[in-house]
Amino acid sequence: MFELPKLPYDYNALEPYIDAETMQLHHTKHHQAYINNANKALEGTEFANKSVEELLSDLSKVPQDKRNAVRNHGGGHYNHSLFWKMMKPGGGEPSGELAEAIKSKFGGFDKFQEQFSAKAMGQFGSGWGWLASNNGELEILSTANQDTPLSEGKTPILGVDVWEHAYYKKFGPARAEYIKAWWNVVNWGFVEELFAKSKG
Ligand code: MN3
Repeated sequence: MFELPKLPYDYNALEPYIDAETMQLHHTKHHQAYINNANKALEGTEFANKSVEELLSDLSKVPQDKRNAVRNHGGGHYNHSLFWKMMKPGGGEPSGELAEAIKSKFGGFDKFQEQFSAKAMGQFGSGWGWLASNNGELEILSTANQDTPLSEGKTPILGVDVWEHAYYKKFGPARAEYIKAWWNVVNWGFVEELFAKSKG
């Protein structure tokens, strides 16, 4: 059974970029709802004790009548669990091997930010913008709804939630303004950790 993870900071810690009320609702209502629905779908089955990573890594192993619930609600639980850790007050820029990899793949940090933001902006409707590691090779992609790069065999290392619930209260329909603000709270240390692990 899945449980709501504690945030590694206070709800107001990402102000003024992400407002406290949005953080609180996003964590206690939206994330909790994904958990409740995933648990309800898997309760009493052999899949209830598996990790969400294992389930999402190979959705074809999940019985067909549970697959959508795992994909949507399990995906929501997994994506949000990562998202909270991918942010922290302070922000900054990547360093070390990740900085090198970004430079060689995208031609520099600014160009990477432009391409990532454009991909997240271009996601029609609800979904996520991602930087993923495909066996160490960096890739920018977006997914619809709560789909995760993990189900495509890629390791998500940075993600931005572009569902309206992530920004509407503060930014209204201005998704671009939200993404611009979000760059100020990226937890690059965690992203670097995920990148290193993805290379085995
Ligand atoms: Mn969300």
